[in-house]
Amino acid sequence: MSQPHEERFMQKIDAEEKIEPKDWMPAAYRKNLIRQISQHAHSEVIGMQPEGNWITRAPSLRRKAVLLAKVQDEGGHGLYLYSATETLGITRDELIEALQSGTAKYASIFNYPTQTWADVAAIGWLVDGAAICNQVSLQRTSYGPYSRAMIRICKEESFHQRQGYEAMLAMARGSAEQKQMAQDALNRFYWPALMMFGPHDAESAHSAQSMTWKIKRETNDDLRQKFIDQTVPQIEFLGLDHPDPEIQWNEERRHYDHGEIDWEEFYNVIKGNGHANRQRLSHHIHAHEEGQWVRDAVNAYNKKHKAARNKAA
Ligand code: FAQ
Repeated sequence: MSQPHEERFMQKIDAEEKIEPKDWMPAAYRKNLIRQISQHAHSEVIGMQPEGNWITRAPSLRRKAVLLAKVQDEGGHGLYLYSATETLGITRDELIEALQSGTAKYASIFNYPTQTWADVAAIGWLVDGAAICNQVSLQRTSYGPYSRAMIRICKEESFHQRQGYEAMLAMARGSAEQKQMAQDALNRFYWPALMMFGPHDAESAHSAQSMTWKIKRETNDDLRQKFIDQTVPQIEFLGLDHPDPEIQWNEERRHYDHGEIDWEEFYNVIKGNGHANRQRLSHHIHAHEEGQWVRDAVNAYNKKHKAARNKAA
């Protein structure tokens, strides 16, 4: 027979009430949340690298200002999400250690290189587009701090998606070479963007439990289908070719049928063998070490002021 606190917990979940940091929660709920939210935070922070790579090479001052703001927003998203994870009783140091040692994952997409300016546009359009698809649904997640972070993040991600699509449109309507760059970026980023939603539902280790606890509100395959459906008219409007030769409207399902993802590639990337996995982590470790003096200065300042406050009290 389940315990009263477990019953109360499930009643709250069923009634769409949020679970807050000081509420009782099953240990496995806490563990699963720490895993998902921290991996989400790591994705935002590691996700700054592929686009950050282009800040000094943006084609105009306007594009550079927009890109700088966008990359900075992603860092901010990481910080909200780390804070949300910390409310579950884990420290920032432990989270960073898990990322840097490879124990914790981050989104597979960020292990693909950004070879041309059109890749930056494709990331805004497709990667932020896929991220929003998922995050809109996560605004209704059952854990209060995660849900509130998602509401704020979604507002910024929609701007990111639009700026990416607008940059893609400029390329697609530009010279023949620019249009070709746009097509090439679409071809390379389309399939990895679909992989962002995770394995098929039948293969997804966490989905069933996460759906019961309303940590996740829609399954990997349902969200992926939503993204596939919304992307078809966007590709048409750009005047580009769809990278999936099997894409076809299915009147009965009222969804697009599509080709299969290369799952071998997906598992290879999440195991650490993607094009840029090693580079992404070593860059993070280097930047973290370089920032040690900032953390030392903040800690020294806090210590000094705490001592002064205690003396005054
Ligand atoms: N990459 O059982 P499931 C962004 C792992 S934010 C790497 O289905 P789950 C913003 C999964 O962790 C993008 N690993 O897992 C931006 C698990 O391994 P584990 C990030 C993946 O959690 C834009 C295993 O496979 N968004 O892009 C991936 O129920 C531009 C089994 O999978 C979020 O994190 C993957 N794609 O469902 C920033 C959203 N997929 O942990 C900069 C929140 C699966 O047991 C520039 N997260 N795995 O070792 C989620 O919604 C879920 O965690 C899923 C995966 C849907 C990602």
